Amino acid sequence: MFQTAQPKGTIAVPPLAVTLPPSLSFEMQEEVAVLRLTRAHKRNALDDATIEGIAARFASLPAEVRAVVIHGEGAHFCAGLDLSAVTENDATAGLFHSRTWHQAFDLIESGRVPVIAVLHGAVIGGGLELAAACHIRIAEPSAYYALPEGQRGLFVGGGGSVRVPRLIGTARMLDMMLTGRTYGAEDGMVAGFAQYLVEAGTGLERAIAMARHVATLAPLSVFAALHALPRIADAEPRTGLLLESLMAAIAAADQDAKDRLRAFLDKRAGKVAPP
Ligand code: 1HE
Repeated sequence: MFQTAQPKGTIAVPPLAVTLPPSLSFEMQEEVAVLRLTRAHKRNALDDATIEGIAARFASLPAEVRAVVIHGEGAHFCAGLDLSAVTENDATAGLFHSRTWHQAFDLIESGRVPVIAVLHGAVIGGGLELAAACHIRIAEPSAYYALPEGQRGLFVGGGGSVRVPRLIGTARMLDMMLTGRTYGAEDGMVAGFAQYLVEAGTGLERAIAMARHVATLAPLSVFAALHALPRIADAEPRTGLLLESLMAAIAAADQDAKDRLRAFLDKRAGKVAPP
């Protein structure tokens, strides 16, 4: 699962073995893959087939993929859980249903490659949970965030109670669930839903450009950011500091780091520019 992409031209890439439901499409532009929610007529609401498709896709990404962008077709990113699918669920079915979401979104968050979500229109309920499982969120001005679970008699079940408070804090999430408060793109950016707010219609392009940049990073730096950083942030500080030292030593000892440091010292690498 954590193997790095093969150097170009050395190994023939096997054909994709994953069959996606009609609610998803997957295309590759060299090392960057775009996973699209293609159920715009239902506002990209997430039914079981879509969740299974997301899980299958992230469980076996082609080896050459080094970053993924998730995008929603139509006017909305995602209207959350497909409400028509859960009306007959009893508690047991609901429990296992929620666990399938956890598995799918864990594969995004704890996978091999950085995942960038492009947010526009509704980012609601399970749609927000999907966005929260991604590593970077780029919002367009149309994006708005809501957790209508309270209104629907539900609770989040796709990892939202773990991931959303990390973005915006428990107090804001609790307020959204109890009062139905929504956040627009600008106040949502301030609250922490997204790291970027870009001009209308430019989110996908920006995300692909960002993904291309991320694809050029040293695999161990990416691994450290995706896997070590979140665990260190959650750890007891002394354990965190030890993990940090271990990760730093391993990354710096890699030939890739040595080559990049040498390139800077030889004035062959770019300087850090102000924002
Ligand atoms: C849906 C869904 C859905 C749309 N499940 N079918 N999520 C929500 O509570 C959000 C519910 N949806 C909405 O509030 C609105 O649909 C939107 C604000 C997102 C978009 O409004 P609009 O006017 O553009 O579209 P629409 O006419 O409401 O919807 C178009 C169609 O999509 C319509 O179906 P149609 O057969 O009548 O054409 C809608 O029924 C359908 N649709 N959203 C099913 N969510 C793991 S736990 C997670 C818990 C949750 O995510 S709770 C939050 C659920």
